[in-house]
Amino acid sequence: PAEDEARVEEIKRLLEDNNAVLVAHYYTDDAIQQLAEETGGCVADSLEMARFGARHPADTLVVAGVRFMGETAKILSPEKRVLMPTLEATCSLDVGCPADEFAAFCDAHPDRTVVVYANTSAAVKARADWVVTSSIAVDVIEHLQARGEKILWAPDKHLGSYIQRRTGADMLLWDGACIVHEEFKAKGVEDLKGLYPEAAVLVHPESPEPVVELADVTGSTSQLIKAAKELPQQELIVATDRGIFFKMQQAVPDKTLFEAPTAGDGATCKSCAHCPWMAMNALDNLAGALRHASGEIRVDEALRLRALKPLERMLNFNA
Ligand code: CIZ
Ligand code: SF4
Repeated sequence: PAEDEARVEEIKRLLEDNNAVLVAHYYTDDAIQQLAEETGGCVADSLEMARFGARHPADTLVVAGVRFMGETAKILSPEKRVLMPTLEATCSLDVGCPADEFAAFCDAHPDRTVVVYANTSAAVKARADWVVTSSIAVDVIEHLQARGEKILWAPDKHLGSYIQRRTGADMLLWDGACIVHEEFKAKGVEDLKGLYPEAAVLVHPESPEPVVELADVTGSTSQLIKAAKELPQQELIVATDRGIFFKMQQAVPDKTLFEAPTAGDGATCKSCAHCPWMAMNALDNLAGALRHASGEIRVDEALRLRALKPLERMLNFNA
């Protein structure tokens, strides 16, 4: 619509005027991902978003995603201004892992190396030995396991148990879950496979084990996009937030992509998987954040320095 076009032009102007760059997650709306691409920003998973933001010379990073992604950007780039379209966009993993309860859990298990998923608050990261994203989690845990370390893992229990099954590492798991991926149903995926028997199944490991068991490929968002290109199959059933279809379809324009069902009683996608917090990022509030310099992320300096250490370990880790 014409309104959106005007908004897009305004945002492009504001980005230039503010020497700002837009960094967007794969799960944000198509219009935002497209804008990030057109303006020299990036569309990526949270690890690549963090790396891109830290390297980029802009004074201001506009992070379209959820709160922990803005915080991570600020922790890595304290000299930059970090703005988000809304500060209300959180994540069920972050919400489900309050820093005080998490610290008590760690204190009760002092013999374990604390590894947390990137989807956590700065305060939880500050208590950790390592931060990982799903792109790098298996490699880091294998590395720690080889050193004989026992792991305390938080917050996503599905991702944690997936890594445990892959590596055989001794992992104590926090009881958290992603409200989006948790909804995928093995029965629905099986029914869809029944209709398209040739299709490959691609699954993000935040999904429940019965769904992961049906996967031809299990991996992070970036890994799933890569797999979509490499797999010989022409039809792909994809169990992750539907936002990923923007970049995945670009990567494989000739393949047919199906959203994995979130209902177990049929093969069609009745209530497609889309993160309500990612969906809060829109052209309007993005323009507003730039216009009024609102939605600024601030992280207490002492906390920032503590959270930086486990983050740097991740960024410096080479499998
Ligand atoms: O589910 C998420 O929030 C993901 C996949 C984050 C990430 O690491 O990109
Ligand atoms: Fe959190 Fe899940 Fe939303 Fe990702 S998709 S931000 S893990 S609630």
